[in-house]
Order: sequence, then C-alpha cells, then structure tokens
Amino acid sequence: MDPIIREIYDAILAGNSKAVEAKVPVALAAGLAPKQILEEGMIAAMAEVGRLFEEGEYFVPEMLIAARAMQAGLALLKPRLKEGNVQSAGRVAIGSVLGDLHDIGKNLVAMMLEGAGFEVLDLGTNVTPAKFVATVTEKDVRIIALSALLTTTMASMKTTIDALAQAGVRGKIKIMVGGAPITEVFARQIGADGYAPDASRAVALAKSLVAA
Ligand code: B1M
Repeated sequence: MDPIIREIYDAILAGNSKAVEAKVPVALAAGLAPKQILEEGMIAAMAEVGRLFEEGEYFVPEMLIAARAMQAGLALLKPRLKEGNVQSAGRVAIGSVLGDLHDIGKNLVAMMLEGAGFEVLDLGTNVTPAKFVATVTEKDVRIIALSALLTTTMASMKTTIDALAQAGVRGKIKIMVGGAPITEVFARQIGADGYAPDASRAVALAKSLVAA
C-alpha cells in the first residue's frame, strides 16, 4: 500500500478526522487517483472497522468516530470524483430505509450519481415509505434509490416498494437497491428494478435504468 494511503487508512481506523483532512490533500497533491484513495484507503479502513466490531475489539463509539473521519475525507474527495461537463441525466431520490442510520455508502452513491450528472435529492437516513411516496408524488423523480446496511432493515426495502405500488406511483419510477447485505436475488424478490454492489456500478445501473 502507498504510504500516504496507509496513513489515511490508519487515521480512519483511529477515528482521527483531523489527520484524514490533512492527509487526503497530500495524497491528491502527490498525484494519487481519488478512486485509489477512496477504495484502498477509506473503504478498506471501514471494512476493517467492521471486522474489529465483529471481533469485539471496537464498539459503537469507535465505529461512529471512524465514520466521521471517513465522511471528512469524502467531503474532500467529492469535487474530484465528479466527471467534467456532464448534462443532467435525471432526478434521483436516495435514502437509507426506515430503521437504518448508516449513511456513508448512501452518501457515496449520491456523490457519484451527482458526479455523473444526476440531480440527487438526498432524503437522509431512516426514511419512511411515506416519505418516499410523497417525494415521488411531489417531485419529478425518475429513480428511487434505497440503501440498507442491516439484515433487519432489508425488509424496509420491500415495505417501501409495496407502499409505492399501493400509492399507484410504482409505474412512474425505477427502483434501485444496494447496501452490504443486499443481493441481486433479493432485489428481484422484492420487485426492485436493479441492484448495484458498489457506488460506481450504481452509476452504471442508474444510467441504464433511465435509458430503458
Ligand atoms: Co453499523 N453495522 N451498526 N454502524 N456498521 C454494520 C453494517 C455491521 C455489518 C458491522 C458488523 O457487525 N460487522 C453490522 C450489521 C450486521 C447485520 O445486520 N448483518 C452493524 C450493526 C450491527 C450496527 C448496530 C446494530 C450496532 C449497535 O447499535 N449495536 C447499529 C445500527 C444502527 C441503525 O442503523 N439502526 C449500527 C450503528 C453504526 C454507526 C452509527 C456507529 C456507524 C454508521 C455511521 C454512519 O453511517 N454515519 C456504523 C458503521 C460505520 C458500520 C460499519 C463499520 C461500516 C459501514 C460503512 O460505512 N462502510 C459496518 C461494517 C461494514 O460494512 N463492514 C457496520 C463503508 C461504506 C462505503 O460501505 O455502506 O457498504 P457500504 O456502501 C457500499 C455498498 O454497500 C454500496 O455502495 C457503497 C460504496 O461502494 N451501497 C449501495 C450502499 N448503498 C447502496 C445503494 C445503492 C447501490 C449501492 O443503490 C441504491
């Protein structure tokens, strides 16, 4: 691993936002690709945080401060993750489903979609099915993007899709889903139009859904 990326990785593990904010510009100035900083430094560090949590070495506070450090780094990478001169590709409403407070992956997907020219309405976390329905009814949304990180909140994705169908707006929009426990098979089972395993594939999926 590149030494600067290692420092970013270690700073996220330690939950040291200030160090992350100091090191990301150094890595960019050294010519490292934003994608490499993101994947090898930041996402890899969060995976390690998850492993340490599973092993009982980290607890919720450690996860939380690591998440804050990751968000600080993401904010600095955001301008560099955008593609240049892209035209509006459509409006996407994104949110972490009801019961789910995880937002780093959702924010990353939102950021990459914006970078690819989508207009993104970020509804935040713990978003109720009613809020998604109201957004479709009130805004000209082409895609609803649902994120879930917990096995227990996967069910909220189905509840949301069912609520959109019951409100009679399911046919107006495409629905994409993602998040660590989500699979292609699950997406099909709950009636989503597509699944993406990561943020860059979420962009490709969104493009194909608006073109369909
Ligand atoms: Co949570 N947590 N957490 N947590 N947390 C996990 C998810 C967990 C796997 C940790 C573990 O045990 N190894 C575990 C879930 C177990 C399970 O359900 N099977 C877990 C748990 C148990 C919990 C609590 C229940 C802990 C507790 O309170 N006892 C609690 C639940 C809170 C709630 O939501 N109601 C909880 C709380 C938290 C914090 C608040 C402390 C914090 C979140 C802070 C925040 O998000 N602002 C947190 C964190 C940081 C994690 C881990 C360590 C990291 C998640 C992350 O940000 N990853 C996580 C362990 C892990 O994932 N290895 C864990 C980095 C991010 C870039 O990846 O979010 O996967 P990810 O997003 C990816 C893809 O999934 C995909 O693209 C992204 C980028 O490539 N993607 C999409 C995501 N959404 C998408 C949508 C798409 C397409 C792709 O289309 C719409």
